[in-house]
Amino acid sequence: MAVKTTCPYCGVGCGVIASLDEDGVVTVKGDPDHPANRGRLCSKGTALGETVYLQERLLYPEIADQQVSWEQAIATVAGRFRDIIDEHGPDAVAFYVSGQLLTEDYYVANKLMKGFIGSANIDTNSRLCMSSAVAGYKRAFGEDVMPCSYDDIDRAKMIVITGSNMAWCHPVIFQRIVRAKKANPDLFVVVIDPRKTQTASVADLHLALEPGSDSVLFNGLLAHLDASDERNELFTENFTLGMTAALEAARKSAPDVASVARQCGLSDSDVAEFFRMFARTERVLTFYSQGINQSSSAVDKVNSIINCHLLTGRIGRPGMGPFSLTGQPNAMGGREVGGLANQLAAHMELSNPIHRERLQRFWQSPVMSDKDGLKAVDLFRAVDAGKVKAVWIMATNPVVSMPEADAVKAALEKCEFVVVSDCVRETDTVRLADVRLPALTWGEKDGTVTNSERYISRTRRFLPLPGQARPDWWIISEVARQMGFGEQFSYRSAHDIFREHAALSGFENDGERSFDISALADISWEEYGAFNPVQWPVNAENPQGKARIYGDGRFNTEDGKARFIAVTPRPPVRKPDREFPFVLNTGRVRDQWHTMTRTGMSPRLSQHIPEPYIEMHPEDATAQQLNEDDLVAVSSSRGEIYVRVKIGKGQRKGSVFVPMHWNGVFSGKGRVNTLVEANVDPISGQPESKHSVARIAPCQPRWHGFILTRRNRLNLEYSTYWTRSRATGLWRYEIAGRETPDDWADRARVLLSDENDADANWVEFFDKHQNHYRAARFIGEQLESCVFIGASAVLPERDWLVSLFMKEKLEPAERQSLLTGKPPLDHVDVGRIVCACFNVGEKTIKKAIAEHGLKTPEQIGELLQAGTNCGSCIPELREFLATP
Ligand SMILES: Nc1nc2c(c(=O)[nH]1)N[C@H]1C(S)=C(S)[C@@H](COP(=O)(O)OP(=O)(O)OC[C@H]3O[C@@H](n4cnc5c(=O)[nH]c(N)nc54)[C@H](O)[C@@H]3O)O[C@H]1N2
Ligand SMILES: Nc1nc2c(c(=O)[nH]1)N[C@H]1C(S)=C(S)[C@@H](COP(=O)(O)OP(=O)(O)OC[C@H]3O[C@@H](n4cnc5c(=O)[nH]c(N)nc54)[C@H](O)[C@@H]3O)O[C@H]1N2
Ligand code: SF4
Ligand SMILES: [Mo]
Repeated sequence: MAVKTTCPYCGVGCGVIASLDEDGVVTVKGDPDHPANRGRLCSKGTALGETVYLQERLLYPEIADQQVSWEQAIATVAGRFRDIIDEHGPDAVAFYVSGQLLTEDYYVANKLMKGFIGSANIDTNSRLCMSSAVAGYKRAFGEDVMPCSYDDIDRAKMIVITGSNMAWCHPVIFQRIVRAKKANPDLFVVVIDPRKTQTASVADLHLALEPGSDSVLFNGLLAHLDASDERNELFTENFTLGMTAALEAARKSAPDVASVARQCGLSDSDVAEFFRMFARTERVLTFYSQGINQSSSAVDKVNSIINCHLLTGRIGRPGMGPFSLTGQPNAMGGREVGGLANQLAAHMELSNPIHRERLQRFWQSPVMSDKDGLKAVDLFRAVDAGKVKAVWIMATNPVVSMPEADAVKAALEKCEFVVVSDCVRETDTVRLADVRLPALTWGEKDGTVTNSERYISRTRRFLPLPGQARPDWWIISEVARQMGFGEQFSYRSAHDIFREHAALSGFENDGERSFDISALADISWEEYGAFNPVQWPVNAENPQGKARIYGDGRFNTEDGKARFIAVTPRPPVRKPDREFPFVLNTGRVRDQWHTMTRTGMSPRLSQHIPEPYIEMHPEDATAQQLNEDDLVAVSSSRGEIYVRVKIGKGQRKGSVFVPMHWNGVFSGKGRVNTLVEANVDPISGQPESKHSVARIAPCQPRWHGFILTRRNRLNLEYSTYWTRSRATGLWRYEIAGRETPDDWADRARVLLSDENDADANWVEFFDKHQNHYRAARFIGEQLESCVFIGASAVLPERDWLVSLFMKEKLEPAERQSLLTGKPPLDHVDVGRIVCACFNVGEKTIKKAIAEHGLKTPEQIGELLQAGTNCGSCIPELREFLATP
């Protein structure tokens, strides 16, 4: 049966139609009726079917590694929390939750902590993601409201994209911009990012600014708009306050084009063009994401952007506005329920006594927290200091994703009581839990999420429920009940919770808060089942939702006026120096999601970029005598990781980029957050994840190798470097080491021996002189593992070897060629997979370009299908076309 649900990845919030057939095969396609994507999906959404797989799931509650009953688990969690609260007070416990919880889960977690335990020590991974955007909107508008819609893309005349690699991170929005530009070649697109990313491929102007200098640029723009009389007087006079001070600060820090260009490391002409185009285009839409938010002066950066929209009155009308892209599927829902440590539910404020009293009355709660809780970085520091003695982590993996990740790990190791709710049995964080609680996940859960443009959509179940896993809201409610709050947590379904959440949003609201979905408060079970996406607010005034907010100039501040914020730009906390000469930038790649617990299971998604890497400018690489694919140690004041070198002209000189995804389950030492210092924005508490400083040194292993095996965990402690990635039916391990074992054959047997040893037969080749070792292990006629070790990194290509694992039995010719690593002559090698949707490899594409004289991505698509589904490989196809 086909079920309409929402993609569990990014904040675009695409609707998908998912079905499970009789053989247990899941098919996923885009929902043509969903307003966010109208049938389109990116590579990650398309591959969802491959990730619904139970092998690595956490399926039963566990205490101290032993399976227990739910009764025992709930009693233990509630009992330990209760004891610690009784002895040390409510602030001695904490929850750390996630924008990947559904709104209903999130609502219940927040209610339990703030209204019943009586502490605000609940923070979320959105602290690392959206908290600066939230603070910026609140300062400017009086409420955390994103005023625009994706539809504005089609109506804009100019689109500014700053600090966002949307080609990889919000691909369906990016493709919409690509199409808008095709339909209207005059649409002027500016991409602002120190790196030249795939997103820059759509840009008319790419400003590769000095990292961290955005507020100088936007202050310069503000001053320029004012100087060139682009001020919307009607708007600024009636609807805003604070303009004079903001202009003064802008003029002081960024007086003219030359000064901006110098401070931002740009050319005068590029800056002038950006300013000129912005000044003369009424319909400007400005997108921003982590390149802005993850900074120690992020909130100011956000306001420097919003200031420009306020000065020109470009807000709340079609085709314009400051558009903060949300990252996670339910980052927005988390904001609605007040999941951050400094907020209350339904966009109310912790610092406001009227709000606190109102919420306490609505919840009928015994206590209400009355001061801000600890923000993520401080929360884990408090765990480390023993002030927080029990922590419950849900749907996030802080040992990988928090800055100073090793300190977070050490804090959790020390902590008296760590509870983790996750759907996966082994993550860096789950490993450290005293109690593990098995959560249902995508495909199994019911509830709602809110996307970047405020669309509330349903997530629906279409899979059977595995083991004893339960919905997060159920787990939290059971603990609440056991703690003595049964009456207020007697929910029977996500539907019950949604109704309460909707009712609260309208409770004594009277237009004070824009977040109002009170028209949904009485939604019936059937209506919740059939719920179609709707964009909040959804109230008496806007029963069908609302696309744009603030078009009437009425903001959510007490006096109804928006605020300009005077911004004095501050540089990032750490500057490169002799010891750490590189600026370390971190972020995402196209086909991986965060800490890889889902995407890392997909063969298709794992092939685009199978190993952790550091990208650096060619001249920096030359100066360090580094070549493509060399292994390097990257270190900071906090730690060290091993990754491969990628050389890319897209990097600024002096800046390097490392993806955030690799972790202790997929690599030996690839967790980049062990390097990132926890320097936070003073207002939002969001860490500066885009700007650390680091040094790079060659790793110089004495041997290199790879292992292809059906086995999913190998003990590779002896290797200096290892990483694993998924291929169809097997795992691929890339390894390298400084210490050479005495006997490779011996080592291989220790590594690969298992209960099938009696049936295993080995084929081996060893050249001790050259330090070459090659082996294949068969179980019966089937290839089970192979090992290739050499003195240099030049080893056989993996693709053909991988394909041999698909075979029941190897042909004699294949068996013979196996240890040479070279396919028999008639074999076609497709190369690295570039189009993940149709599995088309680099070699196939390059060959087709050469043989058929292809000139455009469309022609490649016609011939090979590559690029015709999600389109996110099109920039790469263009690169192949450009470099014959
Ligand atoms: N494939 C994929 N997509 C995802 C995710 C994923 O894990 N994988 N995660 C989702 C989540 S939760 C989020 S938050 C979003 C994040 O989406 P994005 O914010 O688009 O992604 P990032 O790669 O973190 O960083 C964006 C860009 O900021 C740039 N940047 C660094 N420093 C500066 C600076 O000083 N100024 C400017 N202007 N730019 C700078 C970086 O070079 C990078 O290209 O992606 C979502 N989508
Ligand atoms: N250096 C650096 N660090 C960063 C960033 C960066 O750009 N650079 N970006 C930051 C940002 S923006 C973000 S959003 C974070 C993301 O970082 P995390 O939130 O730590 O990453 P995920 O891998 O998404 O973790 C989600 C966890 O929840 C589990 N899970 C999935 N579904 C469910 C469910 O329904 N219930 C429960 N209980 N568990 C579930 C998954 O198995 C996984 O273990 O990383 C941040 N860290
Ligand atoms: S853009 Fe891709 S990852 Fe994001 S919601 Fe849509 S299909 Fe999912
Ligand atoms: Mo995020």
